[in-house]
Amino acid sequence: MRVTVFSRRSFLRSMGLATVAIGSGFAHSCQQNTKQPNVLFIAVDDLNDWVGCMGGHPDARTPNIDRLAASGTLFLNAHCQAPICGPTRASLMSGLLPSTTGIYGQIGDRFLKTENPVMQNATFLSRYFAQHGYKTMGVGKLFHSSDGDGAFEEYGGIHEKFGPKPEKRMHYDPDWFDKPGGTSTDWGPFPESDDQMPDTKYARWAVQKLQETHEKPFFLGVGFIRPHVPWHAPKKWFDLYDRESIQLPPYLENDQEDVPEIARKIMEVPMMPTTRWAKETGQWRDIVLSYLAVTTFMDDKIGWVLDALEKSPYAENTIVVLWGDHGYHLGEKNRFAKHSVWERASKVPLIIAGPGFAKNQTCAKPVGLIDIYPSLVEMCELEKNPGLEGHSLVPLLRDPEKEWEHVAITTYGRNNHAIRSEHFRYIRYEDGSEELYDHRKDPNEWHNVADRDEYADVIKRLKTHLPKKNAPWAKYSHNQVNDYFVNEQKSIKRWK
Ligand SMILES: [Ca+2]
Ligand SMILES: [Ca+2]
Repeated sequence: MRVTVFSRRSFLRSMGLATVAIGSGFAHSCQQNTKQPNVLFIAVDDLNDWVGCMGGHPDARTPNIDRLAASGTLFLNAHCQAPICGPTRASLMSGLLPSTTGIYGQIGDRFLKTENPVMQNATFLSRYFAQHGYKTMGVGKLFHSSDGDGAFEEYGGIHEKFGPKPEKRMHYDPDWFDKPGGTSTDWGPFPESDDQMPDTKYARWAVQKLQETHEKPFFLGVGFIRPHVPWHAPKKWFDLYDRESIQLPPYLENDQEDVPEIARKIMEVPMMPTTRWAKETGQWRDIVLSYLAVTTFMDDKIGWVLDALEKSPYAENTIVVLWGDHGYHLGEKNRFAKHSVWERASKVPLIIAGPGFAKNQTCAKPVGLIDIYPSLVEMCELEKNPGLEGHSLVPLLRDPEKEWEHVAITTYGRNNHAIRSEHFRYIRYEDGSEELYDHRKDPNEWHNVADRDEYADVIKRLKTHLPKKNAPWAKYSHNQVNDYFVNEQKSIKRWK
């Protein structure tokens, strides 16, 4: 693959703008005509690696995400810092690890900083850009509830949360199982038209913003809700797939026999379907079809936004970053859920493309969503925010093979961490029990090798990356789905 690399300055020089770009006042000069890059920040809810360019599922059709990947760097070993919506977004937008903020469970936007001195000292990513001369605009699901309680200057709203609901559940109702907790989980073709889907509205809003004239450089956030449950989208997206030939994910019946007891307790999601149920009822194939179909629907709407950017005056001077907020199990390890520190729930798509950076390249180094904040700050040449815990990915955008000493850390609940290096996943739970997976031989994480002597040195090395601080649960952060955590949080009631 031929890769062309420009430095941003050489790109600016080629545009005859070097004298504008270089100089201490550049970051604050703020006029769109200075060519300070805009940022298009695309969030996708519950999207795992089932996108064409990542190869996570052989049948996945995501032509628009694929073309974005071809225009920049696709990270193939990127991970969320928490495997559910609220805390992963709180981490990305604050630039802080869950173990630093205590935000391990869901949290309403308006409580993100309440009685949390660590968060009170943090500046959300979009606000940081506003403080440095950017116009910030957002739509859809950017934080857990909406826009981070006003973290974007202009906000286009969030519509109907998960979209319209059919009168009756189509395929799945947690009440059948008398299980605790609620879930919107269901699947099948619904509603009639794309116009009824929230993501269509978000895409339209973003397209309109890209058609407007902006005097200042902008930071535009677009938060798509699919493929979050319910896996509903109009039928035409289901018709793109051949149900009978769709490949089911790898599944090992007794996979959980070699994991510690605490793993089964922490990662239990009682109201979600199990793979055993899905196999017995013949629903597994339809769940996989539905996840793929709604992902293709969402990808189409990303295409609208990318098309609008390409046709706009901002096409040559906009950084695009796309990220999924955490992964998802679709039958692997007998579960359909996020809520785990295994690879399926932590691995996410992450693409960064921008003027002056190489196109069509991939990077296999372990990185985290927490690295987006410092990366964008560096790419836009803003002054460094010293409070951030992530690492700028700019060195990897310049050279994806570069020596990279960092790991990706995923945390679920207090003091339960996964450390992802280039080849290994090391998990350590609050009670000291461990898992280790060797991804060179075991990409499905079927064989826990933590107790094997030959891996003792690997564990010793990975252990040094465990967070030194494990903050107590933040008062308003709550995990409502799991008895194990509910016991830990008896005093916590309110999270919305
Ligand atoms: Ca999510
Ligand atoms: Ca296993």
